[in-house]
Amino acid sequence: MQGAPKEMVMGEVYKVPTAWSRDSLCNLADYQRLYRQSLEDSDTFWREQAKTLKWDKLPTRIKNVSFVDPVSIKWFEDGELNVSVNCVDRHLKDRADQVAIIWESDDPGVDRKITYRELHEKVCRLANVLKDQGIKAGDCVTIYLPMIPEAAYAMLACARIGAMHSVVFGGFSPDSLADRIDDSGAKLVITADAGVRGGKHVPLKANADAALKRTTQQPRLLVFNHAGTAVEMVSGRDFDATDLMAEASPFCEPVAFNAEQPLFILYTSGSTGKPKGVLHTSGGYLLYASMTHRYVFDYQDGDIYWCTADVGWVTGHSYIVYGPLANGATTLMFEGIPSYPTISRFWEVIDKHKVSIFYTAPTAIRALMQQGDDPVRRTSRQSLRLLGSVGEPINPEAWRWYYRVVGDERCPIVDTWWQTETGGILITPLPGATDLKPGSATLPFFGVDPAIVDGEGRELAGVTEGNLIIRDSWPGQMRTVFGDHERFVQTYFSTFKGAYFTGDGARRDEDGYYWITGRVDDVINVSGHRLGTAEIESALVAHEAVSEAAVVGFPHDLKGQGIFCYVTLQKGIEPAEALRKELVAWVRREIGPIATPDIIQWAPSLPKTRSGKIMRRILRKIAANEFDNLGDVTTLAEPAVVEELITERRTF
Ligand code: 6R9
Repeated sequence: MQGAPKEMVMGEVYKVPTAWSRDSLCNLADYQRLYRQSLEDSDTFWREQAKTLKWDKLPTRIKNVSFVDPVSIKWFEDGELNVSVNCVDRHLKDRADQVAIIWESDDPGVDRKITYRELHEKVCRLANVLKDQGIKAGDCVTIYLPMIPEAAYAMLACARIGAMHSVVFGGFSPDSLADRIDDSGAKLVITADAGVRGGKHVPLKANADAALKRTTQQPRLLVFNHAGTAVEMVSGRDFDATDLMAEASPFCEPVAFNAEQPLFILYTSGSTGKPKGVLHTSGGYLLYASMTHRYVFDYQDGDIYWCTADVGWVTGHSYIVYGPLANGATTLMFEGIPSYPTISRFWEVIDKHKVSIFYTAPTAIRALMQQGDDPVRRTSRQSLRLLGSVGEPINPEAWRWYYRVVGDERCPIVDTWWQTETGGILITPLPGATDLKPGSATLPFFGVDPAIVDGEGRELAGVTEGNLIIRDSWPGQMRTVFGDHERFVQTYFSTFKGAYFTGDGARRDEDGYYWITGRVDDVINVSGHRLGTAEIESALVAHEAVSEAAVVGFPHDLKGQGIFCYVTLQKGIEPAEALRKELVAWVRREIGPIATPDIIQWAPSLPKTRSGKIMRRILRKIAANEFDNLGDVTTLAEPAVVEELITERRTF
């Protein structure tokens, strides 16, 4: 198992403060009662919850799910709604002048506040532009934008007309973008001249141009001018998005869509092959995102809520855009990075905008913790009342620092475990209900039925450790892998019959609390970003000098896990420092900077079983410098290979 927090201090408990159990949306008694109902009388529970959305046609069929052949997941299937109406129009009556989005630019002197009224107008105009471009319900639009409000406008404009969006993280390379455009069959790409991060430009338009040189799909490009950099516009293919929005009508009549209308595709890495297009649909996803946002963050009127994720990841989808806006919240969107222009930037932004709820990733907390307490202490942070963590296991040391220094021992921390596939948070404390233990994601959310099983699928009771599965569906669950339902079934429903397999390992303690120990498959989690080892391996072997490669994660103080590559060179090619550098740059170019290898070790050959399978378990141990307990090595075809690799590993 990888990435497990080094220390799991079981005795350490932070009780729910009295004021929280009194004033929050949900105390322990509420949680226990509602949780029980959500499992025992699930239809009644979800029928009631569904009323928090605005439906054009209220659903009468609540849940229609099979986790065994043929796997099929449907929620609220006869209901009809429009997602953008739920996130925008329905708030106009009471909160048209309330700020919906606070945009904080990379430049600390620049920000923008967009009210719900303005958001409505922008979404309508952009939806009309999409229609003018021929986009229809069911079509796919790729969004390749920096962290600017236009990203939210674009997502909601697609939702308004029933088109799916596929947001591609701005840090992905042209090749990765091209793969995603082709797989989704995108008819249009929305991008900007450039993004700005830490004072540097990210050339998005140039990347999109490069991507379109190799796609089969030939979509048009809508380009926002954000950074003011010069771009080449291809006549007849590229259009200035701001100009078109200015000409478009400020009203777009919303249409009601079925609850199971696809809302978006989001590509995520798995243990094999290329990233898969995780498909989420409308009614169930929106209900689950908004409900978890409300309960987990105890969102109440007047809160200023900030999630530091990028909209290119699922956290940005559910907890910057859909969840908060469906709840009529004020959501902050930050373009920059935590260390620019100073390492106090996060805390300065909190003071500037009086942020009360702050949600970030352990990797950022660890990096900031390394800088000491002073950069935090010199800011006030008095507006904060709740902190959140997501993306990877948080080590107790980082948890305690977050609690003590950032939150001044005043703010509960919600450690939220979930996945791109789950659409929203599944295991988490509720701040008014759940006593906290540093490093534990604690207890399941309403409607979530987790279990721990051994390698044969036998359920393990009580205090135990094993593979984490979810026994029944929840409304935010992904519906399929876009274009490949068989892969969906294989990946998630074939390992343990009749249950959703998360790919994570977990421990359960004597209070029934879950402690996520990390991935049990060939996915690694680098700074909270998911990467498939197979993707990096195929990038490496695409280089002419490489004959074979095996990639594993290894413990990394800041990133959680780092990328360790064992590379076997082609016959006649000698290992060299220049080649090592070239391979690092090559992988960055093929996938993107988040996939930059940390260590490349030359491997004359790789340890394999007699049937030719690479023994990754052993490679992980060697990468982690754990040479003493390699486990069972009796199936190795050539034991000497392992000795060679260990000898080499000891040299650096
Ligand atoms: C939301 C998101 C999912 C994987 C997941 C797990 C890890 C996420 C975690 C956590 C421990 C937490 N993960 N949150 N592990 N504690 N609070 O991150 O989605 O990018 O799909 O990654 O991240 O391993 O399986 P995604």
